[in-house]
Amino acid sequence: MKSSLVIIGLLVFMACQPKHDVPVTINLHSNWSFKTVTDSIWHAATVPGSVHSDLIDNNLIEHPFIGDNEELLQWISETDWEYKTQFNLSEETLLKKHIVLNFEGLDTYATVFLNDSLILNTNNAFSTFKVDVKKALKEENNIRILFENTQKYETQEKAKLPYLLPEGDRVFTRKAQFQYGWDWAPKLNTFGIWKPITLTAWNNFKIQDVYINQVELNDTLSKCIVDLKTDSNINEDLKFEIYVNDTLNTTYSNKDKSEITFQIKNPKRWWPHNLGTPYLYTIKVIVKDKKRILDSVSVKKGLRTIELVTEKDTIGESFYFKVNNQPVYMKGANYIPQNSMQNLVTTQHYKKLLNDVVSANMNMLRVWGGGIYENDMFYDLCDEKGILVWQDFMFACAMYPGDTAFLKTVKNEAEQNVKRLRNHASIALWCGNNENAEGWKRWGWQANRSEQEKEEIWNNYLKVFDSILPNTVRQFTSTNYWQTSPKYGRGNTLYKTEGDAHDWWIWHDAYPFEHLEKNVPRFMSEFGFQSLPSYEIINYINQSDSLHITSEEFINHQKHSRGSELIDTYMKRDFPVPTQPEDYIYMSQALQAYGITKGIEAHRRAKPYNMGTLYWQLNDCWPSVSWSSIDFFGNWKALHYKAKKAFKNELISSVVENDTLKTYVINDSKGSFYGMLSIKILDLDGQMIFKDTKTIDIDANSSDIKYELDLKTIQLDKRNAVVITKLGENTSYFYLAKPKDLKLKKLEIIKKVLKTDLGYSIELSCKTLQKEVFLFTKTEGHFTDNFFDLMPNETKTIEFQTEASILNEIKLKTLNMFID
Ligand code: BMA
Repeated sequence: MKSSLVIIGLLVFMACQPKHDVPVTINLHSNWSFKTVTDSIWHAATVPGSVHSDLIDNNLIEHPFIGDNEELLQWISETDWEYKTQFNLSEETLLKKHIVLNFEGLDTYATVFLNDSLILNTNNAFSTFKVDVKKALKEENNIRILFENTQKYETQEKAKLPYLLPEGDRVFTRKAQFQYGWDWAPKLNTFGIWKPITLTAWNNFKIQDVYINQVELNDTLSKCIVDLKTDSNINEDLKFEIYVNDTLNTTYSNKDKSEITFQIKNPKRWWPHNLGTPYLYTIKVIVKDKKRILDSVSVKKGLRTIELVTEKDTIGESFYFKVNNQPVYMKGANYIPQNSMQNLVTTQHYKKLLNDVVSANMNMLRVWGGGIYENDMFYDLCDEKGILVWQDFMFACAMYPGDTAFLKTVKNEAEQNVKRLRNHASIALWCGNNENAEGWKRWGWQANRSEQEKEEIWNNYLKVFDSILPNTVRQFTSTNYWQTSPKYGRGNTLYKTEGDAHDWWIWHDAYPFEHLEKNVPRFMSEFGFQSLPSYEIINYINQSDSLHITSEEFINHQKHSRGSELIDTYMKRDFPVPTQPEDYIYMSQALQAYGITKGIEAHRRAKPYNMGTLYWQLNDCWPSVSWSSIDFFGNWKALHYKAKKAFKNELISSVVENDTLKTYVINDSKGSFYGMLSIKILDLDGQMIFKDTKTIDIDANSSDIKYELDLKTIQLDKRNAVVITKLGENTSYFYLAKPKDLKLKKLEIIKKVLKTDLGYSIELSCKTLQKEVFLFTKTEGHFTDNFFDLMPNETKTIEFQTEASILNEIKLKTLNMFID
């Protein structure tokens, strides 16, 4: 009797024992308030956040994105700020053997007090700081963080050097460099808790880091090593279980097993979305002792190989990516932070923007070095959507210091971020910096410096970009490293034959767009042209319904000193120059799209000599005039619509050389095909001038001339003609004269608007060719196509996707309206 009671008692005891002893993580995001250090009144604060957005939320400042408020708000960055919170902890948490505070991002010079004791000083907004706080915690706790203005430190560091470093004091502070002002960004130097603060408590075991290192991949097998970093004070054998897509794959028992190999048979590969499925496996690692689960971690892993191929060839040196051993042509844009106040970027913003990237047939984004290492969500979405990421380290357009403290913080920043991102299939490349080497060699930064000074600055450059960063990449991941983008500045003729290039002869040097057709580099990692944003953005900036584009307030949102002048110069060359703001805005977008797609097509025609084209820039960080193809509110400019067409896997692209029309077919897909190419030349009223058809074979991953026509043999007026080429579903419209020289006629477009499930459909037709048809309305929504050409006597249907119940008038503009 007695013994059975004991057994029952034991069973009850065992049943009550927890099945887990896993670490707990608590967000410390409540009860925060803030003030300037000299103030006595505290205001509610949001964490993660920034001092600027907290001031906006408390109605203490006008919004910095409106009018010229930016200028009036510079005092914020010149002030020291203080944040505080209180939080309670349960006894259960307090009893855990280890308790750590994780500061995932403090911007930037922060002094942190826990229960009035100093626990941390930070100097790098790109790094995470962890502090063991077990001894300092109580049931009721407070945290106080002091943020000192960056200028204080910058002045101090600057004084240590006998020379000035290009380009300003920002180089001394490890935070987003664009916040000091850029040629598309306001000067809005935020401070604050810009990333989560969490508290993690555990007893005996915690997984600190996991790296799923793919060591072998072929069609029949993938072998990966799970590289696990743990914090453990358990002295018995542990059980490690590896699940692949919820199925137990491998089990290991060991006291201290930090590297576990597992295999996947007949692996499905991860592909960029334009070449296949971006398939992701879910790899889960569970660690147990004899009784309980101690910790677990789950990683979405895409199996793929990726390699940057830089090999000497007869012309120079190649620069292309191989994914799963196949050369892949990269199409995309340069990505910048989505808001000067990063905390205002929501999940919705990430999803929408990256959907827009896929919709525009882009397979690569370059995360540019003057911004931020993006948050995990960004890379998760890129993995999921099959977008490759060229990842810069966060250094741009400057020369940086090389003292021990600086190098130490850079090393730590690099190590943390490389480790954080190394499980992502989307990461294709780590690049040291944006234009630092080009700046040093070409932008006059060496003038009036002694040999010794030059040597020191360059050696400091090499310490970071030729030593610390490549070594970190090599040590922690198998991704390739590229020292600087571009390899050569445009002043060096090698820019066309080796490495990646930034072609700013267009825009900065005001060369005509045709330059892009004759000067194709191996990989274009930047080239761009500005346009004005949507009417919606302009009304927001001006807080007015009338479109002022010359007001001081609006001009403050054009950060390039010669911006307006350059847009004008280029517009005069190729397009009519309207006088009314509404028309000028429209024309600036048509112009930008015209120039940039001219470049994209030239680059793609030159494949495989050229193997990538990324334009500057995808998005905006505030409402502005800029090089973006999507404005700050997410509206597609003309360029995004046209890039979508120019980036399709199959592209028909024509050029005229010495009066010969040459039509290329470019195929980025893995398969070959054949089809009937049909060519027609019509006049702008639809009268046939010429027609022909030809059966053609198209190789996989190729670009070839498929049709040639000596235009001298045909009687035509180049200003009154359109070349329409069709292949399967693909159609291209090509003109033999500049837009402004076309003999476009003014004639009303017949428009029918019908209600549909997702919004409205708009049916358009006209007897004469209508060029650059732009649809717009005050109702919020998205046109499925815009800035298109309407062929004579053809009907085109566009969808307007909207959730609005009332539709304002859908208006339109065409180039025809501006031709005399
Ligand atoms: C490139 C970029 C940015 C800049 C852009 C437009 O050089 O790297 O620095 O904003 O040009 O000028």
